[in-house]
Amino acid sequence: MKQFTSVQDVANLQELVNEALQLKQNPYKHKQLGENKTLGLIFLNPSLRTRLSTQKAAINLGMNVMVMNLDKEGWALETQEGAIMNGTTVEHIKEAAAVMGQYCDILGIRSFPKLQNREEDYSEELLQQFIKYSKIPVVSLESATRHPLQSLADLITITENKTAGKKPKVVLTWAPHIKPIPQCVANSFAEWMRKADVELVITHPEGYELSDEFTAGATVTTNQQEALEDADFVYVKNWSSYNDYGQVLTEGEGWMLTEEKLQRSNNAKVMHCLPVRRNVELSDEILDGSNSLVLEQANNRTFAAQAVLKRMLESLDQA
Ligand code: AN0
Ligand code: CP
Repeated sequence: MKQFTSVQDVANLQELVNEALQLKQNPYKHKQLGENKTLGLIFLNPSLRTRLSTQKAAINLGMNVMVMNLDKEGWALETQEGAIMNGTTVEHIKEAAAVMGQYCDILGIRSFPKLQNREEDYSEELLQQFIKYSKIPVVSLESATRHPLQSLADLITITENKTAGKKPKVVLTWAPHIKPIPQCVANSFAEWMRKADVELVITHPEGYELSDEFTAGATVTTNQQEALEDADFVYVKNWSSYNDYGQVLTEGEGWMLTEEKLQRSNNAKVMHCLPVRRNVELSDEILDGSNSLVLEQANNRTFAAQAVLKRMLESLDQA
């Protein structure tokens, strides 16, 4: 595996999930694989889970890890081709990424969308430039449009918790939030679930349609209660508008998931990628209840990252 930026980078989802589940059983089995190999983690935005779980995954594989909070600790980065750098930017991504590519064997990068210009965000320019100029394998730690390590951990969690022999009904439901939030987690979850063996239903208020690129083939409805009927898994997430780009269109009154709303589900398990704003996105009763999978999802982030890093290390060895 040369890069991990979307579901397109995975030929067989089930094989990768199985590999992650094996690593979960035996995390230190491949401790030699990463010997003398360095993972560089670059953050342009905050993180708790991605940062620590990816670090832990690399350590389990015997790698060294270097973490850089590029937005705070690095030189202000220029990304425009041909820029005359007489303003606030100090270093061009061409040099910055190339230098990090020399110090590391694999790079991870987190770079959220700015939510101001849709074409710019959806072009994934920063991620693509890191891939181009670092010349080494790159893992997305959440880019402008996707969060594939989260989606892999979510698929692992669903695989562990589903009823054998039954295709699960998985509902992605929009939740309220007080700030404009990226579409990444929702986009990514939708594109992974469409490739997985599940029935996917997406529900959100009018105006929150995600790009077809991620949702084509899924059932989409603005009727949350109808969507929740017979659900086996309910994935809760806020996102800002894609059509009215980056805008918060409604306070979303009535959209917060509660126990009462789940009564007509199939005793659904509830998922959220975290961080979660309690009693805004999800009620205390659900988060503290026995059907919540949020901590299992967070735990599986380690094994998702470990499966991906293992594949990348194996392809380095073949190079
Ligand atoms: C980010 C998002 O939804 O993309 C990161 C989640 C993993 N969340 C927030 O900005 C609150
Ligand atoms: N779920 C997730 O990616 O969390 P962090 O933003 O804390 O990394």
